[in-house]
Amino acid sequence: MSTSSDPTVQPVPAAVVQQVDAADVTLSNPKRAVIALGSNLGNRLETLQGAVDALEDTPGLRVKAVSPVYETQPWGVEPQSQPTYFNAVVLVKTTLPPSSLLERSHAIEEAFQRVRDERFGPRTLDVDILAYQDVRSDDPRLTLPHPRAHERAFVLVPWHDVEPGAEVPGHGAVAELLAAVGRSGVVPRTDLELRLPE
Ligand code: PH2
Ligand code: MG
Ligand code: MG
Repeated sequence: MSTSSDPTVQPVPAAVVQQVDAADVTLSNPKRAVIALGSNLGNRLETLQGAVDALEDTPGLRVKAVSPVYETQPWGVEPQSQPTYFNAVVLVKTTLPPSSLLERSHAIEEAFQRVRDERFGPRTLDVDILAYQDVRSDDPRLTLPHPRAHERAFVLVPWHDVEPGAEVPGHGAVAELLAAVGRSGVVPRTDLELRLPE
């Protein structure tokens, strides 16, 4: 029974109420994701900041924390064959599923003229999803957690800064993985800083 004395107020059918509630639960239940940023071509700091801002500009995504900036030795290539990287890690909350977050990450890379010609080639911008909640997936398009995150100091050092208690799903605590890998080749650039968007 309606308690309203206003004859223009119509009762809302139960099915509609339920749909609205379901959408509300989705929007108020964002998932936690950890994203690595890397750049070793062009204005590396400006590019990393552009990536942070572009992530924040994504509908359904908020940037919660940004790590310090590290200057790192290129991993996986001949020493001195490439410029050093700037690396950082950001924590986000998002209502996007992993596949949409990946699509958005690739779009942001493309906005910074990322070219993919060789594996481990130098790049203006790399946006890698390190982890999405505690999801584990061996989907070749998006392996979760990132298959090499647990062994790379340039990922573990900034990840530990923003989330000291984090676990790499299936591999253990970031703090312990970092202790095993060490910090060699990963130098803090305390003179530089990424801004957390307002
Ligand atoms: N990314 C790579 C390969 N090598 N080395 C460093 N230091 N930082 C990176 O982000 C990086 C790398 C492939 O994505
Ligand atoms: Mg990468
Ligand atoms: Mg990548």
